Amino acid sequence: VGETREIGLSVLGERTESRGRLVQVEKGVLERNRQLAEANRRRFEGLLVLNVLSSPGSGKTTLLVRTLGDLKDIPSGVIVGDLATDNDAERLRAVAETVQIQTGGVCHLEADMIAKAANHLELGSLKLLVIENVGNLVCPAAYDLGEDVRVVLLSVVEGEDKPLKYPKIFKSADAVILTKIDLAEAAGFDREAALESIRLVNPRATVLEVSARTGAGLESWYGYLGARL
Ligand SMILES: Nc1nc2c(ncn2[C@@H]2O[C@H](COP(=O)(O)OP(=O)(O)OP(=O)(O)O)[C@@H](O)[C@H]2O)c(=O)[nH]1
Ligand SMILES: [Mg+2]
Ligand SMILES: [Zn+2]
Repeated sequence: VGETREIGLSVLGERTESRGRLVQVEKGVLERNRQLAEANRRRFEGLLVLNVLSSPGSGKTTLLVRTLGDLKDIPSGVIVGDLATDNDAERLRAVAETVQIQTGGVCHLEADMIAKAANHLELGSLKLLVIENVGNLVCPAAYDLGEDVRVVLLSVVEGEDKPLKYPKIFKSADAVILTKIDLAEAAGFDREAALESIRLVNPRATVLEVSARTGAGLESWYGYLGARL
């Protein structure tokens, strides 16, 4: 909903004096989201909540299916947002209780969507709640969902400079996961350049390198989660 309104007013803003109002509406939307995110955070106390973000196709669902399948002993729930289709929800349902949010065109998840989706989960019986955000490196960064840990994925085929081009989302990450490292050689992936890009925008982020296909690096990722559970 926020998205439609922002875009509508942006267009208007070019031609009328409503530019100032646009900024105000945006601020209002984000402030309201921040409050709802805090309410989610209180409600989710005792649960480890992950907000998983990346561009489309970086490997969020694949990594999560593998992770939750390998960590079967940890009671987990998933909330997955997609613009359309329930393809990802179907894949995730095989390994954990999953609630799908079809955003109907909105290109990110917001805290109130999470609050509603969480009504369909038995929160009291869970230890881990994973939120797979809509594939998008831009606006999901602005929306706190009430997560404890923000995980941003970057696959080796996307370009080593993505953290520099989309700094906001990488800056907000607690962990950055380089994915599909089984393809690194074929893609001519420059590992040092990618690590340097991440370091430049976010020196504090934990960086992990994994392949959900071969399993490489997954032990470190599970260790990262285990230390926070
Ligand atoms: N070689 C290789 N391919 C992978 C790996 N992880 C994911 N893929 C492939 O990458 C494609 C996209 O993976 P998804 O897991 O659907 O990516 P996603 O980030 O969930 O995509 P959206 O939800 O659409 O944003 C699929 O064809 C996967 O099989 C990996 O570690 N290695
Ligand atoms: Mg997905
Ligand atoms: Zn958006």
